[in-house]
Amino acid sequence: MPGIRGPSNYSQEPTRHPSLIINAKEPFNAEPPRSALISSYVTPVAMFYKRNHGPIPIVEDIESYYIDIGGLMGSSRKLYMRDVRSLPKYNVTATLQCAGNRRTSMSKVRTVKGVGWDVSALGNAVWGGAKLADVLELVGVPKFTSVTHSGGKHVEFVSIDQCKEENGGPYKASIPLSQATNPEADVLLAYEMNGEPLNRDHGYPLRTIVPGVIGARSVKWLDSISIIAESSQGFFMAKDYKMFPPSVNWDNINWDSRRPQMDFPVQCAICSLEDVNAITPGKVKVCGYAVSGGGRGIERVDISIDCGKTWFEASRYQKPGISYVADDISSDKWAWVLFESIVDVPTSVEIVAKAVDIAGNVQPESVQTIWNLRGILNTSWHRVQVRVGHSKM
Ligand SMILES: Nc1nc2c(c(=O)[nH]1)N[C@H]1C(S)=C(S)[C@@H](COP(=O)(O)O)O[C@H]1N2
Ligand SMILES: [Mo]
Repeated sequence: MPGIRGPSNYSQEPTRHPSLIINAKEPFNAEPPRSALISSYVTPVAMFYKRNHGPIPIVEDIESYYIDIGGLMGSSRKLYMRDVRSLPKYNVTATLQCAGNRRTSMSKVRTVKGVGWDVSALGNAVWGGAKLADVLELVGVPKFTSVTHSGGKHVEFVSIDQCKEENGGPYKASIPLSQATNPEADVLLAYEMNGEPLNRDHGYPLRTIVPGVIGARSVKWLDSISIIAESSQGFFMAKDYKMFPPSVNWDNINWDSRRPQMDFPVQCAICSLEDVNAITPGKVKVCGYAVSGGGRGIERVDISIDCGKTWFEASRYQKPGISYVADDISSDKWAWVLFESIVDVPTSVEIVAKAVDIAGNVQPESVQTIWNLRGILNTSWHRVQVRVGHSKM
C-alpha cells in the first residue's frame, strides 16, 4: 500500500502525555485520570483515550496515500486525500466510547477477558472530515441505499495495522450500508480531530467515525473500503465486541449466535471522586459525564447517597453557560453531557449516579445482572465510596 505502513513491532510508537494511565503497553492502551476527563467538554487530543490492537502505523508519503473503494458496487477506484478533501467538510462533535469502558469493575464480579479500563475509555471530540454518504455517492452509490444491485448491504473498513488477533492482519469492521449512505447518520471519513490533523494514535491520515456506536467500529488508519453482502467476518466483528448472556462461558460460547454490538447503551460515571476519597464532612461536588448511543440525548442524571432509596437530579450541560435540552437542535446529539451536583455528605457513604436517555432507557442497578465473559458494556449504576473523617487517610 503506497504512502502508509503498518509496523510489526513497537519501536516507532508516538510519544504520549505522561499523565495518561497505561492499561496495556504493547499494544498501547491508556486513559486519562477521571478528573482530567471532565475538565472540558471537548477532550484535548493528548487526554483522549487510546485503544490499539497493534503498533501504530506510519505514513511515509501523504501525497501517494490513497484508499481503495470497491466491492459489490459495480466498480472500484482509488481515493486520494485530495479527493476526500474536495468534498464538503463537516465538523461533528461526537463521543467515542470503547465497549470495554468500566471493564475493571465488571471483572471484580467474575473474571472477564480483555484490557482493564476504569471509567475513562471515552472522549468527546470535534471530528472534521467528509461524510461517508458523500464519499459513497462520489463513487457511484447513491444516498439512502440499503442494498446495491450486486447485493451489497454492509460497508467494511480495513486498516493497515498488524493485529495479533488477526494473526498479523489488519483491523476490520463494518456498518450497514443504510447507515453509511444516510447523511443524517453523520458517519465521517475524518482527517481532523479538534481542528488539527489527526495524530498517529488516533488514525492519521484518515479514519472512520461512526457516531453513537461503540468505538470498535470507528476504524483508524484506513487502507480500503469495501461494499460486502454480510457484516465483516473480521475478528473484532465476528469474535469480539459481542454481548453474551451471563450464562455463556468459554466452554459453551457460540460466536455466531450473537450479532456484533453497534449502538452503545446509556452510560454515566462520576469523575470528580475516586474510590476511596477521604473528605471532610460537608458539601461535595459530584461531577461526571453521561452519554447514550444512537444519538439519543440524556434526559436526566440522578444522584443518590442512600443506595438508591431517594434520588435528586443533577444539572446537565454541554457548552458551559447554555442549558442543555435533550433532543433539541441546539445540542450536540452525538456528544456526551457533563453533569454537576452539590451533595451534602455528613458521614461515609456510597454516592451513586445513573442516567436516563430520551428513550427512557435507564442504566441497570447491578453489574452482576449484565456480567458477560468479554466484559463489555458495563453500564451499571456508577458508585464511588467517600470516607468522611477529619484526619488524612
Ligand atoms: N485500525 C484500528 N482501528 C481501531 C482500533 C484498532 O485497534 N485498529 N481500535 C478500535 C477500538 S476498540 C476503539 S474503542 C477505537 C479507539 O479509538 P481511539 O484510540 O482514537 O480513542 O478505535 C477503534 N478503531
Ligand atoms: Mo474499543
